Amino acid sequence: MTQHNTAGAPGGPGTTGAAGTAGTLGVAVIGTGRMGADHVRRINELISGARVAAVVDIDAERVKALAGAIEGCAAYTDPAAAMADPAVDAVLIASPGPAHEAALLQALEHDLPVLCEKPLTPDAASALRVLEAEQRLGHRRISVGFMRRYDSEYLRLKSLLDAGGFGRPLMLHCKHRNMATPPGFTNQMMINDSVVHEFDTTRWLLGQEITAVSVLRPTPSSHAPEALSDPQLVLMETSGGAIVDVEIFVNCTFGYQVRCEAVCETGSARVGDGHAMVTQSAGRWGGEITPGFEARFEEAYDREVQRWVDAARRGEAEGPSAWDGYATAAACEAGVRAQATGERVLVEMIEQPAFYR
Ligand code: ISE
Repeated sequence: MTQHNTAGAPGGPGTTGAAGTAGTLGVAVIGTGRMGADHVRRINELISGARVAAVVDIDAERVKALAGAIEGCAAYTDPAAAMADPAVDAVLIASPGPAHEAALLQALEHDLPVLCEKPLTPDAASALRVLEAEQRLGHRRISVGFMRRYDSEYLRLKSLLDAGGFGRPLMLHCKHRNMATPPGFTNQMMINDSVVHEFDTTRWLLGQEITAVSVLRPTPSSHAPEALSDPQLVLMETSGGAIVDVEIFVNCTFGYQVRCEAVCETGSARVGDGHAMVTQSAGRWGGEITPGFEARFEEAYDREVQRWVDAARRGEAEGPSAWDGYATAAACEAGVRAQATGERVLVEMIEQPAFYR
């Protein structure tokens, strides 16, 4: 299905067909579920230098309604058709992970800049195929949406660790809690969709690769859906000899929390306590816990998308690369095996190609 609404497109005649020029970037948002719809709103209302030129979803009624509310936005059910639309200069992929590989390969065929929500792809072999296609193209086009790298608290932690004042990081203690999971959320998704963020932040904060993963599973919470072993404790070992533990608890019921404490040789630093405002009243003190990732990482998402758009308009790629997507996919694969077998699983990766260094 294709429904065009060409009337008064703001990018209209001024829109350039390619990134790297000064015109408004026409973005096709593929997948308009929870995250995709949030990105549509963001680009439409907040981001400068870009507009939503197309929305794509298998739900034809949904995209029709979304596109109808945005001037000059076309609706598609087929990503390839959207990418062939001359108004589309760049692609934001927010569909479920298993659909990413096909969309990424098509975007590379069209030589379009891509911001792909995590995971890049759900396994290392498919991520490798994407890496190979981008290398064949000869320049970087893919950015992966690891938004924590744009969060001001994480950025401060990264600067502190890089400055080295506390000595070498020895351990990271991480907590990753969601209030509740949507229907169909599986144990594997606790690794591929949730802990994938800690795999990325660990690699980024420490500048090291993850070498082995183990998973421990306590007796599940009585609030966990039947098929889910929730919470779990994920342990990572890194190439520099650090140990990272992650409590992943996706039906904690009380709020969305993402915390990380780095323990170094002569000091420790912790982010994610959510102490933006502390209230005191009636003999008690307290604050608020954000309900979900959209609110907790709102500024990070805004920064991530604006930086991606700015880079795309200069003809460049920004932020976490397809290599980062591949490395986390390899760690996830080990994590899923460790979860299923109870064993410590080594992460298997290719050597980093010069293209991504
Ligand atoms: C979700 O897809 C995300 O990316 C969130 O950041 C994470 O906290 C959540 O567990 C995932 O399901």
